[in-house]
Amino acid sequence: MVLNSLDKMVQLQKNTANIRNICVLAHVDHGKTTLADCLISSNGIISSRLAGKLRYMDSREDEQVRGITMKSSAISLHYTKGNEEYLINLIDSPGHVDFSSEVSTAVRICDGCIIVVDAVEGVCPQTQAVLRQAWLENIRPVLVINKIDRLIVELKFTPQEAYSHLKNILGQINALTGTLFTSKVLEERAERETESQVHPNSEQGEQVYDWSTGLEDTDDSHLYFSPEQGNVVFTSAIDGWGFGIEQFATIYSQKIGIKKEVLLKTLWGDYYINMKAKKIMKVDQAKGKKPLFVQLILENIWSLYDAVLKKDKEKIDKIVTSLGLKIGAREARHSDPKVQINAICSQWLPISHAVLAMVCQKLPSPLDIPAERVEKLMCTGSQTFDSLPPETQALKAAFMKCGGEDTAPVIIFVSKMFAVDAKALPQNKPRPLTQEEIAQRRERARQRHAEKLAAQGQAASEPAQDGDDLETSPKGEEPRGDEQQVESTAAKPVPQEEQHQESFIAFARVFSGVARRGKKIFVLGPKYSPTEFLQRVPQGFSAPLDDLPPVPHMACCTLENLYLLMGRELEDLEEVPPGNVLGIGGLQDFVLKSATLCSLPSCPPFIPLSFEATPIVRVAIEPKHPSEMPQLVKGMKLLNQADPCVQILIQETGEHVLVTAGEVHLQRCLDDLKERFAKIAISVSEPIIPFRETITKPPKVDMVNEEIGKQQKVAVIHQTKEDHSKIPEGIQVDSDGLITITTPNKLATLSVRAMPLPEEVTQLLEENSDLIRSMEQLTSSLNEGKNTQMIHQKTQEKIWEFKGKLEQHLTGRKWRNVVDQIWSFGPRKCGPNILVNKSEDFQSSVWTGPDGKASKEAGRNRDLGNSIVSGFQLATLSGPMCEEPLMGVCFVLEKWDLNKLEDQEAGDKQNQEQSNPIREGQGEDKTCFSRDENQELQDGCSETSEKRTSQKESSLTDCYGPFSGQLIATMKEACRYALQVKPQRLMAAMYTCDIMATSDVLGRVYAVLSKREGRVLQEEMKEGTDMFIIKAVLPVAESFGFADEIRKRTSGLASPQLVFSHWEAMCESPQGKDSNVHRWRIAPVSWCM
Ligand SMILES: Nc1nc2c(ncn2[C@@H]2O[C@H](COP(=O)(O)OP(=O)(O)OP(=O)(O)O)[C@@H](O)[C@H]2O)c(=O)[nH]1
Ligand SMILES: [Mg+2]
Repeated sequence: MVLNSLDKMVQLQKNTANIRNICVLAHVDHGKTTLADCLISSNGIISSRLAGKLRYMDSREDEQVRGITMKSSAISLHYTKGNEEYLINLIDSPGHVDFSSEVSTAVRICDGCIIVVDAVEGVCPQTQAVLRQAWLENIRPVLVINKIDRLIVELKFTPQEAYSHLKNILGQINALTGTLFTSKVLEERAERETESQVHPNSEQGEQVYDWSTGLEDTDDSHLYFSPEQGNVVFTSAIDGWGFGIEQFATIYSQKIGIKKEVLLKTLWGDYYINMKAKKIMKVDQAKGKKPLFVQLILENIWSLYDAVLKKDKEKIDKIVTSLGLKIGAREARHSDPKVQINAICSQWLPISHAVLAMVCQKLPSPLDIPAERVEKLMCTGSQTFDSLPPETQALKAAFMKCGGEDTAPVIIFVSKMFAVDAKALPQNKPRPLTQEEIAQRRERARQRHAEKLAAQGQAASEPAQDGDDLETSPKGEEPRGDEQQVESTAAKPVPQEEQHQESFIAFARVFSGVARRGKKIFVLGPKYSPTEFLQRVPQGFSAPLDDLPPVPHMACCTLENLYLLMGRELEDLEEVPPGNVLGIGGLQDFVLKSATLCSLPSCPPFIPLSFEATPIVRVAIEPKHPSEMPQLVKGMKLLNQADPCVQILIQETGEHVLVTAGEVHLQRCLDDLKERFAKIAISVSEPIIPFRETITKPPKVDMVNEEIGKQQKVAVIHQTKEDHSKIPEGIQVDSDGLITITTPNKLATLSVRAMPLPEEVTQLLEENSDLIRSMEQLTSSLNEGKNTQMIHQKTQEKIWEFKGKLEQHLTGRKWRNVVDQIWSFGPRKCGPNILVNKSEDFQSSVWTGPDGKASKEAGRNRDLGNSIVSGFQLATLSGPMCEEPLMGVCFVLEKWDLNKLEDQEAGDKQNQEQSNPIREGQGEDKTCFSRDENQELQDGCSETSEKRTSQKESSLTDCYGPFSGQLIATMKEACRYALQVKPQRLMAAMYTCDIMATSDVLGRVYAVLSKREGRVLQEEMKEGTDMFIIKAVLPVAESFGFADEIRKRTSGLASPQLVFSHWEAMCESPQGKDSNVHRWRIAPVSWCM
C-alpha cells in the first residue's frame, strides 16, 4: 500500500458517519472470498485481472491449497459515491462449519453484513446459521445472490426460468427471516406479558385480552430482502459483474423515458411494459407477457453470454458499441470467452459499484448502533440492563454517541487474537527512507569515498604492508556493497530470537473514544464485575491506574501498537478514532482470546461470543522426542490463544488433549502446532470420542416384543441384581434400586435412588445451564450469608419460568413434589443431572436456599449438606462405566440418617461438660466416653481422651479422616451403586449432517451413510434443480474420513457439513465393559438406529 493512501485511510477513519463495518457471510463456497477480491481490486490493491483468482483474503497456504477460508480477516477499502467518501472495513469470513467461531468474532465487531447466496444452491444450512448469527448480534443484513452465470452456463435456464428461480430463492430466505422475526416478536410479547402480570394494571376489572400486542401491528417490511427495497444485488463475482435494480432503473429511465421511481417499484415483480403506450402494467400471464426484470435485464445479459460463448464477433461488437464501452484489443482477441465476458461486464455493470453502493446506502454507520444491541452487549449472564449500577448504565450514552472527544470513554472490544510472524509487523519491515535520510547517507558515502581515495594516495607513496587493509573500510564501517541496498529502504533490526517468533495481534473495534498509542487502559476479563469494583474502590478514586487496589479479573495495560488491518498487511497507526476496526499489538500477556478494554472501570465486560459449533473432536498429542515436551506445552498455549474455539486440556493421566470443532479444524490446528507454534514433530492419537453415561427405564417388553409379566419383572430385577455383583456386601439394595450405605465410621446412613429423567427435562437443563449457574451463585452467596448479589426481578422471572417448565414435564406419581425438592444440579453445579432431597431432617432447595432457621444445628446440617452435594457433583462428573460425565439422571436422597452422629455429639457434649472440671483438677483415667463401639475398641481409652480435647472437630474426625470427607465419598459411592443397579447406557455424540447431492450420486451417498451407521431424517429436492438435500444424523465416532469418502465416492459432487447436534443413548447395554472401554472411546460397539 502506498503512503498517501494510508493518509487517506487515516482521514476517512475520522468521519464516523461514513464508516461501514461489514462482514461477508455465507455457506461454504458460495463465493465470499471471490466477491471480496472484486471489491479489493476496485481499490487497486490487486489487479482486476487477478480478482477471483487470487483470493487475496485467503492468505494462509492451506486456505489456498484447500480452496476454503479458515479464518476471518479484515481489509479497509475506500469508496466514493457522488460527493461522499466512505471507508468500508470489510471482513471476509469462513463458510465451513468447523470455523463458525470465526464468524462469531467477525459479526461482533460489525454493524452490517452481506449475506451471499449461490444462485444454484440457494439457501443452505450455513446460510441459515449465519443469518441467525446476524440476528442474534443485531446487525443488519443485505443480500447478494451470486453465481448468476451458473444459471446461464450450467443450468441453461431461459431468462424467464431464471427469474422464477431467483424469486424462489428470495422466498426461501425471506421465510427464514420471517421465522427469526416472528420468534423475536413473540419472545418480546411474552416478556411484556410477564411484566404486566408482575405489575398488573390497577384497572383489573376491565381486562380485555389485546391480541394486537403481537405481530399484527409490527412493521417488518424493512427486514425482508427485496430488490425494490435496494437490499438485494445479483452478481457473478467470477465474471466481475453485478447489479441492483437501481442501476437499471437509471439506465432505462433515460432510455425509455419512464420515471426512475416508477421503474424502481416495477423492475422486480410481475409487471410488463406496454412500449406503445409507454405504460407499465401487471403481467398478464395468459398473453405470454414477460416481466420487466426478464425483458429489460436478464435477456440482455443472456444475449451477451450467448454472443460471447458462440464467439459471434459481430454481435459482440454491436453490444459493446450500443453499451458505449471500450474493450482493450488484448481482451477482444482473447480465446477464452470468460476473459471477454469479464472485460465487457466489469465495465458495463461493475460489481464493486453495485455491492458497495448498496452497503453505503442500506447498512448503518457506527453512529446508528441500536440501543437494544448496546444493552445486550453490556449484560452478561442473566443480568438485565436496569440491574447494572448507574455508572455502568451511563456508558450506554457513550456507546450510542460513538464520540471521539477527549472526555469520551475509550471502549474497545477484542473479539479474537491472531498470530502473525513477527517479521511481518510494520515496525520490523523495511520502510522507505525519507529525503533527509537519503541525503545523510549520500553524504556519508561521499566522505568514505574521499577517505578511501586519500588512503589510496598514501598507500601509493608507502609500500603496502598488508593487502587486506585495502579491502577494509575505514573505521570498521559497513562494507560498500551494502550502500545501494540501503539507499531506498531501512529496516529496524529484528532481534535474533524474535525473528521466528509469532506475535499476537488483537482483532478489535473501537466502540467509543479514540484509541491512542501509549494510552493506559483497563483489560476486563469475562468474569469482571463493575459492581465489585465500585464496592472495593472508593468513589472519586484518582490515583494513577497502576496504584489501584487489586480487583479480580481486571488488569491495566498500555496500548502499544495500533494497526490498520489490510488483509495480509498491517499498517502502523498512531491513533484510531471511534467506530473503526483495528489491530492492537502487545496484548498477548493480558488477553487470552477475547476481552473488553475500557478507560473506565465502570464498564462491564461484553457478553461472550456465541459459538455455533461445539468443540467435540479430541486427540491426545505428544512430542515424537520426549525431550521436546516443553516446546509442545508452549506451542499448545500459543495455539489456544490464536484460535477462538480450540480447547486444550491436560488429562489426569498427563495427556495433552486438543479439542477441536471438526476434522478440518483439527487438521489446521495440527499444522499450526507443527509449523508455527511448537515447531516440533508430534504424534497424534486416534480421535477420542466423548461419551455421556446415563440409565434407562427397565424394559417393559422382552426381545420378542412380548410384555413382561409381573413374574418376569421380578426375574429381571433378580437378574439385574446378579449383574451387579460389583456392589459389595454390607450395602443394602432394595428391589426398587434404593441403595442404603453407611459412612466408614458408621455415624451416618444415606439412602439414594437413581431415576432416568425424561428427555425433555434433560434438554431443558442443557438449554438453561447459564440460568442454573447464576441460580447456584445466588444460593451459595446466600449460604455464605453474603447476600451481595441482588436478584433482579427479570432474573427471578426467568427462574420461575424455568421451574414452571420443569413442573410441566415432571408429572405423575413418581415425580410428585420433586421440582420443589431439587437440591442441586451437576456436574459443575449446572449440568443435566438433578439431586433431589426428600429427607425430612434437612430442607434445602435451589429455589429458596436452605430453610431459614439460623440455629446451630441448621448450620451444622448445612455443612453436612454441602458435603453431600459435593459427593453428587463428583458422581455426576465421572460415571461408573468409563468415567465419562452423566446425563439425564435424577438422584433422590430418600433418607439421611444422622441419629448416631447426633447421639455421639450429645455424648460428646455431656462428657465434655463432665470432664471439664476433671481436666482442670483430676487425672485422665476416667475420661473414656461412649463412642461408636468399633471405634472404642480400636482407639482405646487413652486415645479418645486426647481427641476429646479438640472440641467439635474431634467428634467429626477419626481414623477414616474428617467426617465431611467421609460423607462426600459415601454419597459418591451411593450414587454410583444406585446407577449400577439400573440399566446403564452410554450416550454417543451425534452430528447432524447436511448433504447436497445430485440425483445420480444419491445412491452412493446413502451407501456411505449406512455403512457409517448414519440415519437419514429427511430428503427433499431443491426446486428448479436436480439437487437433493439430505439431512441425516451420524455418530461422531463414525465421522472421521466421512467427508472425504463422500467427496471421493461422488467425484466431488456432494460434500457434507457436520455440526454437533445432541447425545443419543445407544441401544445395547454395555456388558463386559471393562475390557471394552478403550475401544468405545474410539469406535462404539453398536448404535441405536
Ligand atoms: N461460476 C461461478 N463460480 C464462482 C463465482 N464466485 C465464486 N465462484 C467459485 O466458487 C468457488 C468458491 O469460491 P470462494 O470465493 O472461495 O468461496 P467462499 O464463499 O469464500 O468459500 P469459503 O470461504 O470456503 O466458505 C471458487 O471455485 C470460485 O471460483 C461466480 O460468480 N460464478
Ligand atoms: Mg472464502
